[in-house]
Amino acid sequence: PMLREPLRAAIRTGALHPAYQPIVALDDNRVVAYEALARWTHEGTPVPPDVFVPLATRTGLLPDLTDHMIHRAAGQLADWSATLGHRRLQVGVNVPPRLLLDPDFPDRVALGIRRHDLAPGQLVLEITEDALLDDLDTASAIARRLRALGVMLSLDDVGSGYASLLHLRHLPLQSAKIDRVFVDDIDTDDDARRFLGAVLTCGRDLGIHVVVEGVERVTQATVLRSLGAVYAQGHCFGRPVRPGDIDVRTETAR
Ligand code: G
Ligand code: G
Ligand code: NA
Ligand code: MN
Repeated sequence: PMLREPLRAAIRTGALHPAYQPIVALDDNRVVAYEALARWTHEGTPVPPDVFVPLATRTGLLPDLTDHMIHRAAGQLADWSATLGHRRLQVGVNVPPRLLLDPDFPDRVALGIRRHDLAPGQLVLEITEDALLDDLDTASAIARRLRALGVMLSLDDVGSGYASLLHLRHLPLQSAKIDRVFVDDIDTDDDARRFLGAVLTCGRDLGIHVVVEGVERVTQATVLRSLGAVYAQGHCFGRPVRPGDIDVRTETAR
């Protein structure tokens, strides 16, 4: 609560800003997308997202925070697309499920896409669960409106916490991000490897793209390739960084 007004101001002024972490194609490690992750330094001290995201949730600032991140990420993506001379790169923004219960959200997303002249499909909304999605009918209706805009929908943190297989079934998702708990031991443990292999098969059977998160070691990446995994994210490929530290031309071409 003491930080509510500063957080509101940081969203308004843009002091709350995205860092970008690469998502790569495992066949050649080229970057296919960046995930936007919110960063905020208040009075010289970085405030972790684990603090300000729950604060935004408690104080009603979550729609503003999310809209701001979409606006910033869309603008950044437009810049990158101009540099690249094409619009194939994607950007992912974290969207808490309660935004899927907000009937005005699709209109705000549409505005963001139009304002920055994105191609349909360049914006990926990562549905990041912080609570059970109790009204799946409403959520799937709003998700369908988002899909009608051409926006891609991804289920985040699959396998951990609240992300449920039921959502894979009832939401119009194009991709899923597999939580890092499933990748931890794959380079040392046969069971862990078999388990992740089964998850990848499941994604293929459902016809959705799978991104494996939290890949930290080259040995894990090697196992992922042998299992036929297509996309990955994690410190092994790059940490979240400011856009000034990204040379989008070399990162996307390998
Ligand atoms: O780097 P990392 O420390 O960014 O993020 C910690 C947690 O905060 C993660 O669960 C991540 O999904 C969440 N997070 C980071 N940025 C955002 C954001 O812009 N919106 C939401 N809703 N969550 C975010
Ligand atoms: O909830 P979500 O998956 O959006 O959160 C992403 C979080 O995971 C961020 O805090 C990000 O900094 C963190 N992260 C990204 N790559 C790695 C990794 O390789 N290892 C670990 N431990 N965390 C990671
Ligand atoms: Na995410
Ligand atoms: Mn995730």
